[in-house]
Amino acid sequence: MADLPNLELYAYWRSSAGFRVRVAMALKGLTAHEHLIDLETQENRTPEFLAINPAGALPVLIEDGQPPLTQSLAILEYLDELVPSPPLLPADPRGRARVRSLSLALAADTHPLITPRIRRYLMANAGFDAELWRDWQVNWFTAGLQAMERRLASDPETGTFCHGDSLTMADIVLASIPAVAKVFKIGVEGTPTVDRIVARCSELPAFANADPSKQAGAPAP
Ligand SMILES: N[C@@H](CCC(=O)N[C@@H](CS)C(=O)NCC(=O)O)C(=O)O
Repeated sequence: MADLPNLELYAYWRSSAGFRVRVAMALKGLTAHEHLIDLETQENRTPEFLAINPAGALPVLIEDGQPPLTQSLAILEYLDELVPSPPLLPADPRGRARVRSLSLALAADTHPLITPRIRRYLMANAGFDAELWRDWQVNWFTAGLQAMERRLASDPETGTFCHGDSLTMADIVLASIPAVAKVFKIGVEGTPTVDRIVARCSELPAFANADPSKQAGAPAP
């Protein structure tokens, strides 16, 4: 690619969806100027941020001052088309469907349940306290990762990575869930295939450098 795009990323240090975009950008050799949006102080609900993303959610990617791109999987696929190598999706349509399905199982069916907006709602309207919220988090992290384990372990298309022996978008999404579970000191048992793939990913600098603990705004260890 002749000219690298001028990218601005709106994210938060422990954002799982932001992790995905950071990994993809690193794999593609792209960098972005990062704007830290504090989810704890609800900076994502200010009029200024809602003008950027009316959903009040991170991440947001802005390229060369164009309208904002939202939704981490849409952003990953966009980056994949912008910089095709290394590919984040398989070359064959069936492989792409499998990788998108694995990615959505976590990004669409698991991750939204454990976001701050759900915590705030449950605490304000459903009598949740910190203990009940933690039980909720453990439940959904466990359900999501154990379902992924059953699927990956029983499918011959699983290899070194989620889809054969090449890294794909599914690995990025998979790794984004334990990366955030770790922040909340939540570990999920009984997921050896998931653990093996996530460990393999974390050997790669793109993943290691995207770890929440290494982002601006992360608490000191
Ligand atoms: N499906 C969206 C999820 C976006 C999302 O919920 N992001 C979280 C941070 S990981 C967020 O901004 N939450 C704000 C809130 O819950 O109030 C994506 O993949 O980008």
